[in-house]
Amino acid sequence: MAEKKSNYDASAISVLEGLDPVRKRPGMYIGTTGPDGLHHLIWEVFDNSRDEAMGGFADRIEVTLLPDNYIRVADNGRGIPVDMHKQTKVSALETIMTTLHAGGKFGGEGYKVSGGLHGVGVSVVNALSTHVIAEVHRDGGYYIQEYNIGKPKSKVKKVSDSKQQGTIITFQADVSIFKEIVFDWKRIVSHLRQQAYLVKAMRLSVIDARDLDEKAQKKLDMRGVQYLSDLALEVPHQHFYFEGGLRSLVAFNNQYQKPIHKNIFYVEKNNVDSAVLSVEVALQYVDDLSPRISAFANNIYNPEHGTHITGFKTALTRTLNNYAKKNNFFSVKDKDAGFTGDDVLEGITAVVSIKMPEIQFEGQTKAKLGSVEARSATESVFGEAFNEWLEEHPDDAKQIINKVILAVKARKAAKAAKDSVLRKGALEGLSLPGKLADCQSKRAEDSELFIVEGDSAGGSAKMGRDRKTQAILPLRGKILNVERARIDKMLASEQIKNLVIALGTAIGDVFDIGRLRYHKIIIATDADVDGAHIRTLLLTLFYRYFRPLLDTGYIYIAQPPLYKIQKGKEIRYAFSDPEKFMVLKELGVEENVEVGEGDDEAEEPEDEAVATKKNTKVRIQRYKGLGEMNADELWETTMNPEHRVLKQVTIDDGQMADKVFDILMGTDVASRKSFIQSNAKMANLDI
Ligand code: 0RA
Repeated sequence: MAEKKSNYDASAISVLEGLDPVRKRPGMYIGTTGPDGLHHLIWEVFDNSRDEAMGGFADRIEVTLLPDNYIRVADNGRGIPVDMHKQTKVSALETIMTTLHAGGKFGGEGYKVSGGLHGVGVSVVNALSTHVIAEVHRDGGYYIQEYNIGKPKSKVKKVSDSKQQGTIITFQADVSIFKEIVFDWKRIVSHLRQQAYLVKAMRLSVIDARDLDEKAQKKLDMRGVQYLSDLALEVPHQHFYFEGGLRSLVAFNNQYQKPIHKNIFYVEKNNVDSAVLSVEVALQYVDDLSPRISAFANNIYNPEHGTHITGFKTALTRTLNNYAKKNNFFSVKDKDAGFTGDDVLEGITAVVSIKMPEIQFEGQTKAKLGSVEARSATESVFGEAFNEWLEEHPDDAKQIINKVILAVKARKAAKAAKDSVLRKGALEGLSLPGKLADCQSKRAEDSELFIVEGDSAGGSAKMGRDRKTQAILPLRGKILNVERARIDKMLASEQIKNLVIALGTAIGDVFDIGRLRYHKIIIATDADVDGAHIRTLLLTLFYRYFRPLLDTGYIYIAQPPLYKIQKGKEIRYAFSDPEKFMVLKELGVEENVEVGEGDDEAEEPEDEAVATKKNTKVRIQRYKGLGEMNADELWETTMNPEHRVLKQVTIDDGQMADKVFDILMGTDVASRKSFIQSNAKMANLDI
């Protein structure tokens, strides 16, 4: 590639300092030395190649997981310069690899936009790796330099002539720095997929070659700059190529949704003003309620949005209002006519990506963009283009406006419902629901609310609980099955209303976490498809309307055991099949010794009886639901803080969770069903 003219020379690199500080305080540079930091090494190396692609100098990148925890990132860009550096008298490659903050990104000509989360560059990866190999094809030569713990093993060597161009960085993270070196294939693929959308028509391959056999390994060693994906090795791999860039990302995010209009809006504008290099927006509305807006600044994902999204929303509201007014969608009699910011967001899928040479985030995590210039730039670029697009696409425009008008109606209905149903009731502590067996403690820190599926389990839980600190709210399954419910409908359900009143926080704009009555909210549903469905709906409710409860980690899922195993007076519980086998072994049961469908257990066909080596009978009871346990069993296995297993529900990846909820709550019934079935056993949100 690299057809564009490059005007680089080694002097464009500014030099700051050596790498010692990185090894002393790795957290300062990569955040953590846990899994996040470990994967950050890949992103850091990848970002450099991606920037080459973004600059139009490379169109191909390959990320390969190799045996012995090596990671290899190859691109066909210009190649890291290998010529002499004026200040350091060493090659530019060595400077970039061994000097902190060195690289074109900092005050040089090389790059205009910096990408990496901490913007620290490949030298940090070098400092934290036992071994790095940098290979460069450039200026007709193939060059190589290797490093141990950030120190060059020798000078940059020219190995041979080469007609190719590009950079290959291969590194092995240092076990003495990282707590554990386990690369997560799924995580890597999903991060890189997201990145692939940000660079139009870049070919990106991700290859898991960790389990290559020796022969394939040889082939690999011989390959030079050749792409592993061209070798046709049989290893897990993913290739990404998105012709439409952000447009493709909107289509991907909508894959389980029903778009309400045909065309995806798209705009890209470069050199917007002196502070903003480019603004890119794509959007499409779907038949759903919640907005899903993805924000990026310099290719960094901003889950908490920021100034670019503020500008986007302002323009969206204004443009749709103007269009609706101009085209007589509002009735003249209605003085309150007009869309609010929330109305126009219902069901929107949008991606906003902005690039700026100087960028500011709020806080340390870069989750939220702070640069003020991003706001007006996004507002004007998007507003103007969207207005034009509406004029040119009257069919799409009509569908969108009609959808927003529906949202206005729902807003007015929901407000009326909320006012009457909840505000007073919840906030003024009107009577707690009759179904709720509250605990004695009034201290939220000590109090737990068990949301229990079914009246019979609810009854046992009420009897078995520690009434000082444990409250029980039984929910009847079927009534919760309000699929695709709007908030007003969902809240109109007696069940949900009871739950919200029990929580004490109220909901919507009057939500107040300070009034939460329990700091542990424990969902206890059966380990079957119905249970999974109810759990999902509850989690959806919490995710959409009680997000702070998830953020603060107040939501848990109870893990009732699957088996009760009894040998004489000894009772043991097992939470999984492997655990069942372990317990049986401990009790002295040999494998496959079955006593048969025994005499006294005829009425419980799911149960089995086996024998120990000494021929003592061991009974195994499989619980099909919480309702099958008596009060003591329920207490002992699921509620007693000393023995129970709880899974804390977190949302560390809001975007992913939102997608899952889309499948579950979306219009696509088939994918929802299959999703629920295949995930019925996964009682957490780590999906
Ligand atoms: C500094 C300057 C130039 C390119 C690069 C670095 C560069 C770095 C990486 C890291 C991975 N792939 C890369 N490709 C290029 C500019 C070179 C020029 O102007 O020719």
